[in-house]
Amino acid sequence: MIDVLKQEIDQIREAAQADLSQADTSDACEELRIKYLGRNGLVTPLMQKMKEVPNEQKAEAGKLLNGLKQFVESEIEQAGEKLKRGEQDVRLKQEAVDVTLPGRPVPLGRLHPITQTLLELYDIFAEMGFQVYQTREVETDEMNFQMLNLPEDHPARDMHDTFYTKDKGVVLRTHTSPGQIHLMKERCPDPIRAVLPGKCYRFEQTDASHEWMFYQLEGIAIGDNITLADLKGTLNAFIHRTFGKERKVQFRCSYFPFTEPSMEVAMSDKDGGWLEILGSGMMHPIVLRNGGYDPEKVSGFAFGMGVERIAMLKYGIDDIRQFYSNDLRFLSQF
Ligand code: FA5
Repeated sequence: MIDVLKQEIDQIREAAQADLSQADTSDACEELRIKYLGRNGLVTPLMQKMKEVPNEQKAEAGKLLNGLKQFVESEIEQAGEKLKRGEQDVRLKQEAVDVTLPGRPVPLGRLHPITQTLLELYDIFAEMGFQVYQTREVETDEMNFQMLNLPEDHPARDMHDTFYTKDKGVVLRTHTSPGQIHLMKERCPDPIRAVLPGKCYRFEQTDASHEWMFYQLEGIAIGDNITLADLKGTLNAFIHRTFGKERKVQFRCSYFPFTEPSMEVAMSDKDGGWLEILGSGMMHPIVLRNGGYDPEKVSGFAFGMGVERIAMLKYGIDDIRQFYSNDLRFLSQF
């Protein structure tokens, strides 16, 4: 009886060795473990056969059987572990991240250069006590012109090529000055110091320094005894803060129906020419009165600057049309 068992044990041992030499993955090893040692495995029926072995041979048979079991178990385990390590190495290599690779840049949005310029201007004027006041882009003819001392037949209206709307008497504002009237009506009789930013529209032929849509920043100050010296001092402070003290500035006589006297400011550009950046003056008594103030008691100054022109001089841009052509090569430089 024991001889038959011995023979079977040897056969199973050889079969297991042959199978193991073929197994090339850790999964295949696991299958072999089940094939030999599982509940229905090849080794299990031999255990049943122990019952039939005569008592005096049981000790020897038990030893042989245990030997087989341990042999198969440890061989499969060792082979499986070795294969597993190899597979892990391969996986680690495949999944490896090369931390020395340069990162991919994430495209970042940014503020438009005109927005940036406006924010800088707000800061400068805030330091001089000016608040920011937002007003409307669509105005009545009355606000855009008449209240500013530009009656219907006034020749100075020709300087503003106006976009009219289908609604009679409603226009796209040609400048930020009508905001002066809104603000005065709201604040009268209190003193005022404010800047009014916003888009303006003019039905103009565009060129290097003219757009049909552009930004202005209006400034207004009303109070006791405000003089032309205050206006000049304010404008000088703004110019020095924005461009430094070296840049050449021209204050020239000018004419606006809503200021008297009036002056405009031009700055030297990088080609040695002059670029007009703003119009300004002492508020006309008629305009003060239209806003509710008594011109006998208070005085005021006002100015309106072209924000694109400021940005052009600041950054050395020679064509205003670049701001709104949406060319990222231009915009991403700011
Ligand atoms: C005015 O618009 C007056 N409202 C300014 C003012 C306000 C005077 C308060 C007195 C008191 P003017 O049309 O000159 O003025 O325009 C003022 C500035 O806006 C110009 O100096 C220029 O910098 C800018 N500007 C005018 N038209 C255009 C345009 N088509 N494109 C770009 N900038 C312009």
